[in-house]
Parts: sequence; structure tokens; C-alpha cells
Amino acid sequence: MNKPILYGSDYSVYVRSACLVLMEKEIEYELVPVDIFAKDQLPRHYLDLHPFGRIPAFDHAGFRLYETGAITRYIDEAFPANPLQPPTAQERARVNQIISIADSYIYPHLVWGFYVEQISKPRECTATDEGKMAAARIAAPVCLKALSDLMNGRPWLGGTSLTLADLHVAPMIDYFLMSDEARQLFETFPDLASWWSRMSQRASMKMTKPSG
Ligand SMILES: N[C@@H](CCC(=O)N[C@@H](CS)C(=O)NCC(=O)O)C(=O)O
Repeated sequence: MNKPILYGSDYSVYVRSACLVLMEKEIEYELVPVDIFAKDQLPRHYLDLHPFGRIPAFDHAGFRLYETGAITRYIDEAFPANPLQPPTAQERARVNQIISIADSYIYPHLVWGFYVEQISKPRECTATDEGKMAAARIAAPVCLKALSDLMNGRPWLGGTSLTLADLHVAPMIDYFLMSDEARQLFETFPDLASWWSRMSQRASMKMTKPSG
């Protein structure tokens, strides 16, 4: 079977999620570098792969796809070894629910709120947007409590084994935890802290650590 191709950069939480899935499933793939923040240098043909100009985009033997949740579910189903989706409809619904929570609330508030406002902007000597931080401070405990409630005492976000949910959320948490304030809040959720100590030690997480 042809090697899947992923277009993107290692700093992207979404590219990292797709890489994590490919690695955990032990699938060989090619990462074609696309730096989305160098917009003026974005190759014109990239918009054929992703009309919204985001990363990642994906190509498997001519089957093109964008939107990370769709990409990771496709990979899991097209390559059945080492499954990352649970067997029952209800368990899969939970996994999909967590992926949607990550896209809708965790990414905007924990990554673009805490990480970008408290870590990335000060590094670039840009002023923090206090309005965004205020919204992130309200949303973060809600996001973390929702994850903790859905874990319901089990070791992984989606239940008793590693799933697409863990691999979607983990890159976002990695950026979030770069903030001191975020780490203090995170430690008040011991089951999430213990999940993170397992998750962050996985070889796939170490091998996909952003270089920048
Ligand atoms: N809904 C998209 C989101 C992808 C996304 O937002 N990627 C970010 C990098 S982590 C990006 O391309 N940002 C560029 C921009 O916002 O212009 C997905 O699930 O793949």
C-alpha cells in the first residue's frame, strides 16, 4: 500500500495528532513541510489540498482529506492493526465527543488563550490580550472538568485503552502546560495529571515534540 503523506509542520497541534496516530499504529508516512504561518510563501497548489489554508492536509494513494478528526478516523479504519477506536457505538461516541470538545473549546482557550497569550506573545514582545485571557480563565476549568468527568476514573480519556481522543487532546495539553498558571490549575485534576504522566512518556509523544 502507498505510504500516506501528511502536509504540515511539527509545531501544529493538529499535525502532531495525525503523526501520533500514524506512529501509534506503526504506519510509515511522509511529512511534507508546509509552514502555514508563512502565508506569502504558501505554495498555491496547497489550497488545492486544503481550501481553508490550514494544516494538516493528507493524501493516501490519491485519496485526499483535510480536517484532523476525519483524517485520524480514516487512518484508524484504513489500517486496521493497532486499533485506536473502541468496539462499541457508545464508546466511539465518547471518543468523538472528546475530539469535538478539543476542537471547540480546548484549542481556542487552552492553546490560543493560555499558550499563545501567556507564552508565545510575550516571547515575541507582543501584548497579552486580557479579554482573551479572561475568557480562557473561565473556559479552562470547564474543559478540564469535562475531560475528567468523561474519564470517570479510567486511565485514558476515552476509556480503558489509548484512543484517538488521547492523541487529539495531548498536543493541546502539551502547549497549555507551558504556562505556570495552567500547570497549577491542571494539578487540581489528579486523574488528568496522572493521565498526562502516562501520555507524555509515550515514545510517540517524545518523537513528535515540536522542534521550535
Ligand atoms: N479544523 C482543522 C484545524 C486545523 C488548524 O487550525 N490548524 C492550524 C495549525 S495548528 C492552522 O493551520 N492554522 C493556520 C491559521 O489559523 O491560519 C483541523 O481539524 O484540521
